Amino acid sequence: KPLVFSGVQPTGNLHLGNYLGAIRRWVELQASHDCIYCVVDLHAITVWQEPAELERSIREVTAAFIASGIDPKRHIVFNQSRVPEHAELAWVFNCVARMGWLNRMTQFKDKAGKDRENASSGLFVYPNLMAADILVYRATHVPVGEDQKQHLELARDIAAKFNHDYSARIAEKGIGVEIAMGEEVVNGYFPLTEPLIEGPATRVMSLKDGAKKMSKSDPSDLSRINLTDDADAISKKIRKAKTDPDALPSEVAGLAGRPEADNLVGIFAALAGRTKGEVLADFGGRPFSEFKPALADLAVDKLGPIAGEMRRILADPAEIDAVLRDGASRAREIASRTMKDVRSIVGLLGD
Ligand code: AQP
Repeated sequence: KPLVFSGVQPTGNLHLGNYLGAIRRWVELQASHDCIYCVVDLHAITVWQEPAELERSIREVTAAFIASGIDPKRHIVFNQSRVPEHAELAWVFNCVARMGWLNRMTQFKDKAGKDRENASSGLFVYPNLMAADILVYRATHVPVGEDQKQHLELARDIAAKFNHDYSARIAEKGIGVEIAMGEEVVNGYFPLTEPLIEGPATRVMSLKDGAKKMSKSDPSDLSRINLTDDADAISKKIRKAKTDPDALPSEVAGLAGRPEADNLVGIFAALAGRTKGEVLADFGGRPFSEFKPALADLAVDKLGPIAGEMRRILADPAEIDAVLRDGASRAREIASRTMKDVRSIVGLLGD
């Protein structure tokens, strides 16, 4: 049965890119799939986090999930560190993944910057933990933004190498399933996960620089719309967003070479549930001074209720903690079965 897994890091400043690129899509998938949505706190500490701030952020991301429409009763919502099997499987994957594979990860290069010697070793092996997050549930589909594509390819490489290296043992134990590898069907243990990178906003860009993705860690708060921003802040940020001096084009092709215009039209389309072409059919030929207020109204209309609901949920931290505890115990039932199999496949003497 198809199973969806995805996660968000509790690193503060949850923004429109996280919402449009990931969380909103997660809400839709609940109707057709069993879903596991995780606040990935072990990933967050690959860079320094103030402990009290981290606790606050874990609750805030959980509140954002619920306020956006994720149902923690029908699906599973929890924080990663409560299910130790994630870290345990990640260790096995540290021993499966090759240094050369990790050396090619562009996110590590971006995040470590020039001072690579001083980056945590956790930041380097982060993609192995991400593969474990997904595969400890043997999830088949992972809805993410475009920036995670490379990490998901690595998760497939890890699954394929594990299946290959341990193929005899998996067959001997009789716990394999049929896994399609291109044309070929092999007997393996881990599925080759499919990324779901879909919709008009898989890569929302910074409001201040159309060449950079909207990011939690951008030092300029004007670069992003936070899910907790009020109407005034949203309007101000859109008013101040970088644009070029030309009017909007009438067709999508006219957005080529105009990254800021393309980004704002993409945000409008995603929030309105329309295509960029439909948005340009309405706004083509009009200046940004007319488009921006319409975009601000739309953003306030769509995000305002989520921010309000988040505030209401955050007023009762004990209730959030209860959701996470319950989700973790249900997640752990699945994860512990996988780890039992993995120990027996690898030859780690256990029960
Ligand atoms: N700009 C974006 N556009 C579309 N999707 C995005 N995502 C992140 N930024 C954008 C998607 O949101 C999900 C959760 O991301 P994350 O919190 O796990 O990690 P991240 O990609 O590291 O987020 P940030 O905002 O960019 O944080 P920093 O600044 O710390 O690097 C993922 O599905 C991601 O694709």
